[in-house]
Amino acid sequence: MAVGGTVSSDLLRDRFATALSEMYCDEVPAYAALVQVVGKQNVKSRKGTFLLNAFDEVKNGQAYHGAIRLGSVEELRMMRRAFSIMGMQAVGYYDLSEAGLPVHSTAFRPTSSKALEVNPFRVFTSLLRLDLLDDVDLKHRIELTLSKREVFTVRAVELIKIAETQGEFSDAQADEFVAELLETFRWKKEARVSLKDYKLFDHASRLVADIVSFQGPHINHLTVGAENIDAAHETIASCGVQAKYSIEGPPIRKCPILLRQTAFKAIQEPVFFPDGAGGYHADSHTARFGEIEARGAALTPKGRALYDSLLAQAQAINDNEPASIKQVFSEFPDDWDELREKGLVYFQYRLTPQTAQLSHFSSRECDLEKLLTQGAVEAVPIRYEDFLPVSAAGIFRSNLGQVSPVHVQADSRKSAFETSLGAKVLDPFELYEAIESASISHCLEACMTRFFA
Ligand code: OOG
Ligand code: NI
Repeated sequence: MAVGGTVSSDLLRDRFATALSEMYCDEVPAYAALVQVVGKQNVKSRKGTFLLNAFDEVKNGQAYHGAIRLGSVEELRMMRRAFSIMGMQAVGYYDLSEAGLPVHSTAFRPTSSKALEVNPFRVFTSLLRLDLLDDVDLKHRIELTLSKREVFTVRAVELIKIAETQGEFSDAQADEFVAELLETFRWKKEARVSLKDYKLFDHASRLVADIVSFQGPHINHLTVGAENIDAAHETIASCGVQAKYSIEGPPIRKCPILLRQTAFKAIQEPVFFPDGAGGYHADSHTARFGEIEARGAALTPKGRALYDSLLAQAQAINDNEPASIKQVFSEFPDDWDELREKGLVYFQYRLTPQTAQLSHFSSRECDLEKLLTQGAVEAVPIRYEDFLPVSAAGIFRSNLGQVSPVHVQADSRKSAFETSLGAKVLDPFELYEAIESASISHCLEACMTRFFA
């Protein structure tokens, strides 16, 4: 569906997300089974719109997010350029060293309401941090291994440059770009390193082995959207895989907030390590999985502070006791009006059919709260588009098995990450805030126009 002969960045992202979902379904049949099962449940439990961006229209089979782990600055920079062509910018900084993991991350995602509506597909992208590894020999071995790795095809890089200089792709170029970029995300069972090196990396951290040993940053999971994640969680076992113990994120509520997610544990897959004499050693690797998510409303900094403090309280009581977690979270208001009045959630304001009666108002009534009371404007919670800061670490942990603790540095390395990325990461709060305030201005302008008309 090329418009004027070219494919917009939003439609390019949509094509890519669809192609990636298809590829991952072929690669990991348990994920394909999960998509099927959750898709059937979604049809049964369709609830109707309560959030912006057509949350009720969970597209069957369409992945909501994926995740990759990159080894070097060069890989991250080229990835940023590739995502940028698909209208995805780096949003948010996640310091996984807080969870004892030698990576830090961002989410590449669309940022405008319009783009999110076309397809909100986002990719959680992590970069290996060699500075967190103590063993100097190991670091050199990793650097040497990664310095010879080329994760993008020659044609993919050419097409990235073409898009950067010429603008939107033609229909044929778009298809070619998607096919070429897909190669970077594809699973290749022939490792690049010997079994001995793999074990060395694995000993340092399962994550290091996953990042360094292979031909590229294979997609490590995709996530399908669920209308009823509690029901979906129960059906994971029917896909022939083991479900994670619980659903991460806030407990079940009337007014969903942030994100709830669960997954099946990573599967064990055959891998072949070059033996240096033209042959291979067969062994296995455990990294790839499938996930389910249900998104709620985006929290303001005030809402997030409350969430974080309740989470800390809940964890202090008992890590895995759902009853006590629910009890602690009962302090978080669970009513949209209250959440709005207390400034805990971001809202988008829009005109209602009653707006036509605005001509009877006086200029003093062109005030947001008055318009809301009159029913001329309605407030719709804005969907959360990012990731759970704590849960992201949880995902790494439960899917990679035991991770050996790495030396944790207290300082957050956001600016170092930005230097690696070659760009600033956007602040998610600012993006939600911009959507909210643009919607308020729009409503007030419409009111004024009618008053003076
Ligand atoms: C990424 C984990 C983060 C999520 O859903 O929290 C993530 C990874 O395992 O590489 O996708
Ligand atoms: Ni995930």
